[in-house]
Amino acid sequence: MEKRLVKLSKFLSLVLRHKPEEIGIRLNDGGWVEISDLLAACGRHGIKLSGADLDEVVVSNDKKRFAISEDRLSIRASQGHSLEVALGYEPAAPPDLLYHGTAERFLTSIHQRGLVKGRRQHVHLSTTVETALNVGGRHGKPVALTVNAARMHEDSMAFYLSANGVWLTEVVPPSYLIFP
Ligand code: HQG
Repeated sequence: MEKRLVKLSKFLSLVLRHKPEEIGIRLNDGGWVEISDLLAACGRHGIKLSGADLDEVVVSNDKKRFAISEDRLSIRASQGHSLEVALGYEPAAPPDLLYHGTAERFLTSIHQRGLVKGRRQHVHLSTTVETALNVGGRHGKPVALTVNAARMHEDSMAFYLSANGVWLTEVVPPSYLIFP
């Protein structure tokens, strides 16, 4: 992604996942905000963002982080929120194995407590080791943990697939984790 778009993507992640109040907007229950309201709020806060910029960020985004509503009037982040939003994803059967990228320094705690969602709404899981290692690398020396998703599903733990292909679940107890 082009540098300017990366910057815009980070800014949109901030306001659409964590702090809409930074620019004085409110998300609805599903996490959506009207694009016209978002653009106007950006304008009021001296942030240059046009409708065309927004389209470009949505389309070119490496992880397809943002979704436009069917009527094309609203936008939201597809996952990653710390704000309480009802994303409305239906529970789905996960692949047998999923992966979670973390940093080595968290392993002792993860051994004890499993994967917890912390300040986010869900624990985030990837379908590939490669993606997991990229995610883990943001926090330190990356480690990919394997999650026995099939067994969790058998044991009635719910999984959701976000619009951009991230698997979400509430918690992964240590007994479902395979450590490298
Ligand atoms: C760790 C990105 C200690 C967890 C990615 C992670 C993802 C524990 C950190 C999305 C723990 C939380 C989310 C425990 C978990 N003890 N540490 N018991 N359980 N942790 O940023 O998963 O690029 O909230 O391993 O692609 O890193 O922003 O979560 O290291 O989908 O679109 O606590 O963010 O998406 O960190 O990343 P985060 P995450 P975007």
